[in-house]
Amino acid sequence: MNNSIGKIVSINKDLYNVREGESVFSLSVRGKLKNIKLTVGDNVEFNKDTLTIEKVLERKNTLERPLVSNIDELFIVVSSHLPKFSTYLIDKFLVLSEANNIKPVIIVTKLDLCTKEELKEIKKALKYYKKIGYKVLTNKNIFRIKREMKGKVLALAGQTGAGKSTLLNKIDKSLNLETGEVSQALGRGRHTTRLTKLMYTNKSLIADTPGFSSLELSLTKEEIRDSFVEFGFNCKYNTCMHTNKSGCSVMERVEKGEISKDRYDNYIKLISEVKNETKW
Ligand SMILES: Nc1nc2c(ncn2[C@@H]2O[C@H](COP(=O)(O)OP(=O)(O)OP(=O)(O)O)[C@@H](O)[C@H]2O)c(=O)[nH]1
Ligand SMILES: [Mg+2]
Ligand SMILES: [Zn+2]
Repeated sequence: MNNSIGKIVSINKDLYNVREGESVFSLSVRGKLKNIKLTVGDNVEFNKDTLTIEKVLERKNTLERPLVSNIDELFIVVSSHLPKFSTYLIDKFLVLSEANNIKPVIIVTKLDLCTKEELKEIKKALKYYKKIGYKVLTNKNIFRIKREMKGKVLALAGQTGAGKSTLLNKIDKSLNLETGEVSQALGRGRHTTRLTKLMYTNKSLIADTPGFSSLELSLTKEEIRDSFVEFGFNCKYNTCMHTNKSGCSVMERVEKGEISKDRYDNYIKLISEVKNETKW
């Protein structure tokens, strides 16, 4: 046997590009593995003679959208101007990260396009995210982003047109990724990036991913609740969904201004969107 271990960095139909050290091998999948849906980020055992993947190693996490596994950090790229700044979107991605045990980092783009009033609002929102323990960076400070990236496997996520590919081009010009104009009419980009792949840059592997127009969380209401880190578990009953005032410490703290009302409202919106019957 001449088996090696590598990581799937991109998938092109039936061909899997697997990185081992500085080399990338183009591999196919053998019989019994064909039933498993391999994803970008999967660590695999492969045979260099037959150029086939023999085994998939256990995953530490998998995100569905972007479909990518074994991520150390999720960079949530959020536009401050066009597309419009949205704490609802940030909270949705934070929930996604928390529920999948991935450290999120919020990266804000397009601050150069904001009016003073917009900036004031956005800064206030970002201050709260920092207060509850999240790292917040802007695409102006590439040095700090690079420092955060080093040695990790990362994915970028965010709305189409938020500036994910632009950010990666700033980090490494040689990546030369295609970027798109944001349509004025829709305030959205045009899904310029279509495939998910892990690129090696700045001693890290990073996936630029296609943006989206809508994102569905396949989580239960309880999982969503437990992903709001500042809520804690100290309500009257630990089954409290924080929607009924009597004895709910979360609702009390919202009233006192300790928990952001905006984020609480996003929580209510997110749990109200959960379909009562799960599909599987
Ligand atoms: N003024 C300004 N424009 C920016 C900034 N970041 C990105 N843009 C512009 O926003 C547009 C969309 O950027 P992209 O990088 O293609 O966005 P994306 O998130 O990769 O979009 P998808 O690939 O569709 O998901 C481009 O025209 C960029 O030049 C920024 O910080 N300031
Ligand atoms: Mg893109
Ligand atoms: Zn409660």
